[in-house]
Amino acid sequence: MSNRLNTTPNDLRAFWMPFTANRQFKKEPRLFVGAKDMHYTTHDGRQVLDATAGLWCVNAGHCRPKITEAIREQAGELDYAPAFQLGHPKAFELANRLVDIAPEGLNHVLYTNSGSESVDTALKVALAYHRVKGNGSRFRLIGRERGYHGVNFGGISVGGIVANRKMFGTLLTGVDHMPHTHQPGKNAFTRGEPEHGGDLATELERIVTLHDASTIAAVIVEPVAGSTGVLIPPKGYLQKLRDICTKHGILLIFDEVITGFGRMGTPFAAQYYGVTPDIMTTAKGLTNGVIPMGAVLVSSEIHDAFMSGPEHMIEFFHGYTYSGNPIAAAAGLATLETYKEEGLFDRARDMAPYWEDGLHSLKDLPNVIDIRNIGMIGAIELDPIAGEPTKRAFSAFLKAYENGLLIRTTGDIIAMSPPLIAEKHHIDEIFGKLREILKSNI
Ligand code: PXG
Repeated sequence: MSNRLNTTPNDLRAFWMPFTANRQFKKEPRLFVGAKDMHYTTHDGRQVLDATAGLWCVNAGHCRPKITEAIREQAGELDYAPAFQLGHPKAFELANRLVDIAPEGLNHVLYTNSGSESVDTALKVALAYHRVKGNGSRFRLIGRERGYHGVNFGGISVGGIVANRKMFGTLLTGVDHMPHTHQPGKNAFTRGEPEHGGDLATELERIVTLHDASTIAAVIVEPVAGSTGVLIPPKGYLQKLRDICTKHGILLIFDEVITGFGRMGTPFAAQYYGVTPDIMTTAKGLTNGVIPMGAVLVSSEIHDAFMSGPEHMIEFFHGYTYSGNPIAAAAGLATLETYKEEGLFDRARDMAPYWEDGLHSLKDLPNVIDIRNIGMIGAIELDPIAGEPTKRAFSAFLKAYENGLLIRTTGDIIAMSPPLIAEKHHIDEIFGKLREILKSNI
């Protein structure tokens, strides 16, 4: 007898879905079969308004013609080019366009296929940089509690989400964590940057004192922590981290996988906060989520440190089969052109106050214990049902889906980040629907 699962076309068992309650999902599946601009079409033919840009990635909206066409054309012209010791024009062109919109000084690009790979690439660059500079004793990496840096071993080691770490042994050694900055007791219902908690950055000084700066390679943070439930940095916090890192010769890595490509109303969060890291990780919005691709931007100082030794030698032993893949590069170029032509980063900046007002109008609803926002990001924290954490927010997710609205939940927090093409009426619809859902007995 065959040991295969029954593979009739509609059998859902073979695909072990990521970050999903598989058994529950497969009893009552939710499938998308189409998408256009602000909406998905479900398998049962309903329109669902996308308040999350897919998974924080479809910043220009769905199935945008320029991006679709670029992919189609590239697939027919040059499908794949080896990434090592060979190249193709669009990978270089895209790197230049990325540097154009990056913070001053981040002049070089390494390609990856995802945010997780961007993070692991960035950590490796940091370690190798110190080593080529003759500072091989700088091997420690510092992350932050509640940080999310993808799911690869480097990322979960510096990350601070317990459920993502606890199953996987000892992880990377030599990692320490700063405290997270969430202080709901002091900052609940703050619009934009919280007043309290900027001094938490000095915890980094304590960690430096404990381990000695000469053992620390890099600090990695999300400028705005997304996946853990939208934790917005308190006033002055990121600048303080920057100052401490500079003082001690520690590299600062901003994980901009979520905050990149206009989410904050600027190309990157670094520009929003006026704080420039040494390394920046990106993915998601780089190709509008359409084709897997990430990019790590590094300073000239870091790049140039590797450019010594004989010229025929490989300078950095790292890279992927698909680094700078032609179709991904074509998608990336068309995505950046779409952002530019439609002024989507400025549009996000201009729409952010309307978004903020809509979000905070839900303050009076039952079980809402905090609302926070920055740029085109918003979160509503719900009081967990006693003994059943996550259930209240997940019920809201299911109700929203039934009512034609896509939101994300993490713990008992609803997180939202609509495509940057959202019109005011879309924002009204999002908060109108959420009001009804939160008013009902969830
Ligand atoms: N860094 C950050 C800051 C992220 O948010 C990653 C790295 C990893 O990216 P990849 O491409 O490997 O998934 C992420 C990913 C959510 C959600 O609902 C967030 C992410 C992924 C999936 C869901 O908050 N962030």
